[in-house]
Amino acid sequence: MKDWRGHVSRLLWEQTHRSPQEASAAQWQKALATAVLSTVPPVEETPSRCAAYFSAEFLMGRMIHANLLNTGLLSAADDLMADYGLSLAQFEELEDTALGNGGLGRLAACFLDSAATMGIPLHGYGIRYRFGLFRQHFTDGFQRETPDDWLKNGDPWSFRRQEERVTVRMGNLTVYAVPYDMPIIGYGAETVNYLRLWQAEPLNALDWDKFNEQKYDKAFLAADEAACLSAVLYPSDSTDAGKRLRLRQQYFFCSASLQDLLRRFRRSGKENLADWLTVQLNDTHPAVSILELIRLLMEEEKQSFDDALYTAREVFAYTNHTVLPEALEKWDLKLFCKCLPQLKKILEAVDCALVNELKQRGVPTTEWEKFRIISDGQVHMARLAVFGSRAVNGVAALHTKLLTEKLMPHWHALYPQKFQNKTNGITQRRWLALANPALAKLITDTIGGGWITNLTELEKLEPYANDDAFCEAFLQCRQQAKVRLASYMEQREGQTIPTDRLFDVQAKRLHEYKRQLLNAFSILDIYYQIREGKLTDFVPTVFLFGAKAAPSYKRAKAIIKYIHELAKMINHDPTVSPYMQVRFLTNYDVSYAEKLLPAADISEQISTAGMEASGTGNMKMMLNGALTLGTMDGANVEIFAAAGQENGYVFGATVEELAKKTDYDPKSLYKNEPRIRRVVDSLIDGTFSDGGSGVFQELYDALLKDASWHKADQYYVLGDLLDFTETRLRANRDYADRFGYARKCIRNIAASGRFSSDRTVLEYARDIWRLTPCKEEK
Ligand code: 26V
Repeated sequence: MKDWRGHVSRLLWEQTHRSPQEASAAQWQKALATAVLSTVPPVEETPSRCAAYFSAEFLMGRMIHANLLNTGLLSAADDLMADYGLSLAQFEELEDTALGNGGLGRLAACFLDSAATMGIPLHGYGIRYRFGLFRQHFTDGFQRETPDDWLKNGDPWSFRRQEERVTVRMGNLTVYAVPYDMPIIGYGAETVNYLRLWQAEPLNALDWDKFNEQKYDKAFLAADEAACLSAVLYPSDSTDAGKRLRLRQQYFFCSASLQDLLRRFRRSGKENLADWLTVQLNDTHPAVSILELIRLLMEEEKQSFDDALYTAREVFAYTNHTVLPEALEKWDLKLFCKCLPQLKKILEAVDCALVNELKQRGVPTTEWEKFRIISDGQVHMARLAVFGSRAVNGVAALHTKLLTEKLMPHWHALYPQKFQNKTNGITQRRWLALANPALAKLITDTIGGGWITNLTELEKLEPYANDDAFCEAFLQCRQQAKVRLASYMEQREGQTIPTDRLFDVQAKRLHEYKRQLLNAFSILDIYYQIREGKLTDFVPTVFLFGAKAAPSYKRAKAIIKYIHELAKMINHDPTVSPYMQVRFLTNYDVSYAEKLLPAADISEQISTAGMEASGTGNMKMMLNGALTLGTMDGANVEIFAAAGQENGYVFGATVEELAKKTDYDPKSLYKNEPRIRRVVDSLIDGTFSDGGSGVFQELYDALLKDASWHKADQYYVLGDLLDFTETRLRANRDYADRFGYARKCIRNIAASGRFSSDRTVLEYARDIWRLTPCKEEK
């Protein structure tokens, strides 16, 4: 280890000509990255079988701490830096790698960590966006966005592989796809996989003739068009954004990835592609791969269409991440064919093959239209993905049930064996070992360190729920996490929070169905009750929000403004602010989550039942001992089942109840319930100001007025409001009994073993990828 330290110091000098004291965080990171990467084994070049995870998003966060942990060099690096009066906390000023929007992208990152740790050859394929998810700030409570220049200090974890570039053609635009490989180091560093991200580059960096003619603006046009392809991550969870460019982005990375995999396959000596490879499609964003693989097999391998289609249907597997119809990807057929003319014939032939199969299986003609990939002048990507895949999976038990019974019952009837459930998970290395060092140490001191690679070991904590000394130690860890968050907030935003309070946390993308507005209304209702002296035993609480809204999503942005107005009023009211504070964190990202989630006492998971496919933030907070306050939705159902309903707080209408409420009338609730009326009226009665923008009136109308295309209060905010407030007040009262509350927290931790992404990837490997973990015993 002494050698390793000398090695790092030498690297620092060679790379920067700076002394350790003078070197910046970025320079330290580069030296440590070089040293870490030099210790790990190479990627296995010719595996007998492997899987590829195709995803438009990989939300990796910061890699330095995770890679040091997984290589066993964390404390050596810490000691080394301490010698120079520095610490690993220094790296908190570095940029996150935020090439994803939220849960879907973070799931991909957790899967990569787990697969490498479990010895599963799973490789990631995606886009190396020049700019990741926008950075958020607020002016007068309104969200503003700026570009995320994540590469400004370099990217020491990736290697450019110029020699492995491929060309991708889209109509009359042809570009190079240049791969950047990030080694993915499993815990213990026995297995190293890769994440290969493609960067678009022009065939010619500039048009020399135009340049010589002094037409400088024209000289760079083609180069700019190419660079534009991989320039920005779409910040929208919605389908209406940036049509043509987004389709081109998808095709760009799918074509490049498939060309790359076919090249590797030819080197493997295997006969059939499906014997060597499974491609997991992370939602429909990479579903165009199905058509592209058929094209490549026909053009490069001279296969017949039928053979190529057969192969594709054996190679691909599709994960669905939402049942909301408005979130399912569809492309205008004309746009699709114009952008990707080389796929037109193949698309039509696949749609035709589908019809033949329907015919063969005796599906009545009247039913065909809802299966057709091409229908109503649109290309339905989820239909293509289901038809073109060997397996289709949902991401939590309830979600899979809704997928097969409500969203795709006709597909399920056709191919019942294709459908499976794979409940999501999270990596405990990042979300406990790194994010909550005090709790991680307490757990290891108590039951040993086996949980790091086998999270079900946490079951051994169950008996300690009744051990007062352990409860006390747990409460101290929670307190440390709060102090840590408070000082991190101070550092990031220049203001802090009191730490002697209950922390109530809702952190996730801003969406109407996630119901941040329900949370806000309930806070306002409690505020009024405290002011009126009706709530005398309320345990002082800090309500924390972290959320980004898609820049084009007006209502989501209006909700952010509303929460800011609410915070301003409550935090400045001297009679109430000792009991409640409301904070909206700025620029919530993976690094912020690592500080915030361990500090939560209550985990808000309050989506309208049936709408949150799984959720993964819920798992992160459970693992750190927060109690879930939530609806029977997504993975919450499994969280409550694992921990016991008595160790959490369930509220709200269930999926079945909502299905029966066809005559739901928010207006009569508004009329008959003064508490509901009072909070809804705050949108329009001058309690709060939207700066004259009219966005609060818009929110009001969405709650109470039927619009022609959908009903009022579609997310059942008013319907669940009173039940939600009663339930959260019950949690608040329970919290007063510190040990009683701690016991519930500990039971949650003990029951969280199932929610490791290690378990999830092992299930994918066994049931879909047909891979057995090849962990070498040393
Ligand atoms: C997109 C849209 C766009 C239109 C408006 C409604 C809406 C709702 C959701 C989405 C996101 C679709 C894909 C997605 O990100 N799903 C998330 O995937 C996570 C990982 O499986 C899962 O935990 C989240 O519950 C799910 O929302």
